[in-house]
Order: sequence, then structure tokens, then C-alpha cells
Amino acid sequence: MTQNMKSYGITNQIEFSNKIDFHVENIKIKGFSIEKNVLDSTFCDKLNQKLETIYQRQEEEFGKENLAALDELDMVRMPFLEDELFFELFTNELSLELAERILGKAFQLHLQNGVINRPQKEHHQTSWHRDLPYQDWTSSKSLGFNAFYCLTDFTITNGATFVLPYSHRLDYFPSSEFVKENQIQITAPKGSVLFFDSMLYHRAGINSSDAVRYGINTMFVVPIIKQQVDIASQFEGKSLSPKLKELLGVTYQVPTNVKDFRERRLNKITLHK
Ligand SMILES: O=C(O)CCC(=O)C(=O)O
Repeated sequence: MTQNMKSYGITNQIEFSNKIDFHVENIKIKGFSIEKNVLDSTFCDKLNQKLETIYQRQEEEFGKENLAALDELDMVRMPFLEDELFFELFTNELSLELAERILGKAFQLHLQNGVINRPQKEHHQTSWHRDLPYQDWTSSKSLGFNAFYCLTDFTITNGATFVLPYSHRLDYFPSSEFVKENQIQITAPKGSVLFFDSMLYHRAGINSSDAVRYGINTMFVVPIIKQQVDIASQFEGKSLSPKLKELLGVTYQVPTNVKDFRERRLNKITLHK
């Protein structure tokens, strides 16, 4: 896939041969990359309907006023725990291949959040943030990786996501002037995925259209980072494939005591013999 590009004095150029390499280069350097046509339109519509149903249930359970007090309105936490259809988003082959290239072999699901960006309403996610919040430092290797699924078209008017390119490598948030000049809004057709390093500064746009904009954020982390809620214990003891056990964090649960710690290591050795 190397294109003939005129240059001089360059002795070291990265070459890539496939789509995965293309995304990896984007994510490592710019902090993000986009793939179109990952989900079909009917599937997106189904997920959107389900997001609304699950959100209604979560809102009734916790109370609208309480959610408002926490800036949690129109945020659907962990929909896959309520409907297995949402498993498809974190078992998606491309997302997993990229997660492995970015994070290495060992990683687990940190969160899955549905974002319902309603017209003329300011969503909490319209504030700049990292998905590893409060972390004003960087590491030489990525610790988190996101696959953000666009379940409707993402347009300028309906609040498509803004990113600050290259910012995953900054140990501070730049000045407002810099941000205004360098932010870019990612427009993408329904069914696309925005992949990004979890340390990239980003935010939702304001929805000034007259239709709801839906998205689902799915985030993977290296297992030294905790899950947003204890996903793993909800699947402990269930019959799952080894890959699903890993993804859901069951493989990476904190041993309960020293004996358990040693037994887990022993099991690993026996498994690999
Ligand atoms: O809704 C968006 O465009 C961005 C969502 C977001 O920032 C997040 O889920 O962390």
C-alpha cells in the first residue's frame, strides 16, 4: 500500500500493508482513526431503540433528579449487562485486532456507555475530557483504547464528536486558544467507528438538529487498570469462552488471598504445559 511519494534525505519510512496498520499508525500518531461501514443501518436502529429502553429503566431505578445531580442524564451505563445484543460491539473483530495492536495481548473491557445526544440539550460529554479522567501525565505505551460506534450519522449540526489531534501525548490540557484553533469535528456516516487512544482529549458536539444523535463508547484497558464497575464478578463461574473471560475481566480479577494468588499462577502454568 506504499504510495510513490517524492522525498529526499529520508532513510527511515514506515510502510504498511493493510487496513490494521493504517489505523494503528493513525491512532499512535494522531490519536484517532475512522472506519466506515462497520455496522449496518438496521442493526444501529435496533441498538438505538434498545438504548432508549435501557435508559428509561436506569432513569426509573436511580431517579431523574439524582441522575441530573451527577451529570448522568442521557447516559446509558453498561447496556451489555442488560442486553446481550451489545456484546457485538466489544467482540467486533476489527476493534479487538486494533485493541491488541495498541494495548498488547492482555486487555479487558473497562466500560460500555451509550450516549444519547438529544436535540437542544447539553449533554455532560460536551465538556472536554480524557476517558482516563484526572490523568495529567503520559506513558510511552497506550493504557486504554476506545471504539466509539456512531449509531446515527454524525454531522456538524447533530453534534459529531470533537477531538484534539495528537493530544494523547500531552501531560496537560492546552490553552483555550490552541484548542479552538486545532480541534476537529469528526463527521461520519451511521455505522462508522471512531477509534481513539483513551488519553486523547475529546468531547461531544452540541446537537442543534431536530433528531437524536446516538453513539456507544466501548473502552478497553490494560488489566492493571480497574473496570468502571466490577464487570468481572458478574460473569464469574459462568460458562464462557477463554476470550470472553479475558474481555470481561474474569481472567484478571484480583486474587482474594495469597493461596488464591498462587493457585491462579499454578493453573496458568498447567494450562500452558
Ligand atoms: O458523544 C460523543 O460524541 C463523545 C462521547 C464521549 O466523549 C465519551 O463517551 O467519552
